[in-house]
Amino acid sequence: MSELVTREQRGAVALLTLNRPEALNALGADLVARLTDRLADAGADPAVRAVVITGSDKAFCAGADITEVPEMIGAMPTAVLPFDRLFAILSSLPKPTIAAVRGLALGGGCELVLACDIAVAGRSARFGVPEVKLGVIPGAGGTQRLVHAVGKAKAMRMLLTGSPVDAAWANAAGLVADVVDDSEVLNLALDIAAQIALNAPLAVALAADSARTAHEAPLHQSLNHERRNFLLALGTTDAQEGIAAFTERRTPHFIGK
Ligand code: CO8
Repeated sequence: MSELVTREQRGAVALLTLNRPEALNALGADLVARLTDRLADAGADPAVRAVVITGSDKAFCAGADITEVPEMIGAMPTAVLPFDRLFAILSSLPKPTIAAVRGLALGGGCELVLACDIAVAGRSARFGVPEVKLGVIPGAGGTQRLVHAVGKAKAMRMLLTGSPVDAAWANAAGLVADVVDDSEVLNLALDIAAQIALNAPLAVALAADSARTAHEAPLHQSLNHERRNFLLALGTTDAQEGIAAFTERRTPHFIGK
């Protein structure tokens, strides 16, 4: 059986590719487990400074494997735990995550995109949360993260119609950071990841941690959280190195401490 999620190391970047194209990378139990393992490995690997997740030409991911849903419904609530583990690890990974999307990102696939720190799209990308067409609703953060990403009106349009939106719409709405030709989307994601990898790892992690929690608490609490992370970053050896390198007009050498 071919690998359901492949991993390649590109410099300091781990590239994870969903590899079930015959089912449009639907999130079957095996794929969910493999992606969770891959993310855990990448998160713990000191050689990895950023993670790019991509799919195949026709689909980033068409969502939960619908053929497995009837069995899941019969085994609730525990059946959903593997999804919870996947999205918990993805959304709290100590390395930045970038989704490189070509083709369809539907249901759980759109939720994967929303749980990444950054998303970039090829012109073929289509984003949708069609769960209501199946009589269910998004259950992996989609109703919450979509509102945060694109605002209530646009999120409601997507959630209540179930109709997909194209890459240009997603870009204008703030769901993705950039849209490029499909042939360029992976290079763009890898380039962003490589730029991140040049920066001080702890500062990157603390900045991502602050931004990820931006919507989880009232502003005054989030500002306190940012201040705590700011003081932690200021106390690192890398902060001294970064400032010294700027003064001495040289490239900093960061050690992640
Ligand atoms: N699950 C399983 N198989 C899928 C899925 C999926 N989500 N999507 C596509 N496939 C399979 C198709 O069955 C087909 O397989 P086969 O060749 O064996 O017949 C193959 O992928 C190719 O798909 P199509 O032939 O359908 O390709 P088209 O280009 O004609 O259509 C579509 C593409 C429009 C994307 C169509 O495949 C489709 O509508 N797919 C379903 C998309 C969807 O509704 N996704 C949301 C799923 S629900 C979800 O993610 C959250 C559910 C939470 C459940 C909680 C349970 C407790």
